[in-house]
Amino acid sequence: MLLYDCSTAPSPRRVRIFMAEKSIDIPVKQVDLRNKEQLSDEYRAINPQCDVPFLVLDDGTGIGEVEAVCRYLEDAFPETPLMGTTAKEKGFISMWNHRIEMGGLMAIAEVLRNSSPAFKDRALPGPDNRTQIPELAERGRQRIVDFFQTLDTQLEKTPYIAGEKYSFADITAQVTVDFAAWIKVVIQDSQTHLKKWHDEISARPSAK
Ligand SMILES: N[C@@H](CCC(=O)N[C@@H](CS)C(=O)NCC(=O)O)C(=O)O
Repeated sequence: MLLYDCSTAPSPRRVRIFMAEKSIDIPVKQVDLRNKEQLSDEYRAINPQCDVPFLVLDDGTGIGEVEAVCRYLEDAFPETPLMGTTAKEKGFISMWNHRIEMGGLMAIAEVLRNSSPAFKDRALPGPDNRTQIPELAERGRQRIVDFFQTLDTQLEKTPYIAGEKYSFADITAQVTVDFAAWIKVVIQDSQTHLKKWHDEISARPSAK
């Protein structure tokens, strides 16, 4: 197996945390996003979606998309389940993970990719260039500010995002909160539940 990664990017960080929590050790190859290696002919031939993470199995099968990569790893390495063991847990974790991807990660990406000169004509990841839309950056900022409050409200009810146990949903939320700092959105003093959870999650060895 080989995982294509970029040590500075938030999406593959989710997979790295997931692997650390499950003590999975597989070979990793860095893709230099800063210098657009993801768009090179060589990488395109490996992953036509031109993004990371991307997992290539021993039989040559390629799996992209964080959720799909983690789904594969969860089944291939069942010890320390992070995606739930009962139908209820699995559904709840999956629901929260999807909400955090849409309301959190996508909102931050909307801001960064539609405002930073570094992403000029690269407003969306993928093989095709896309023009920036400044209004999306504005909307994204409001969305992520609101979403921090959603997380705080949820964490008032349960110690972890999807209940009593640490899960994949916490990993996605952790990466979201840390990624938001890139656009200077931080936990508010009033968001005490989110702050307590984030302090605890950040102290886990996998956070490194
Ligand atoms: N849908 C993908 C998104 C992954 C993604 O956005 N990866 C970024 C790094 S965080 C990337 O590869 N960007 C390449 C680019 O900007 O061209 C997933 O969830 O795996």
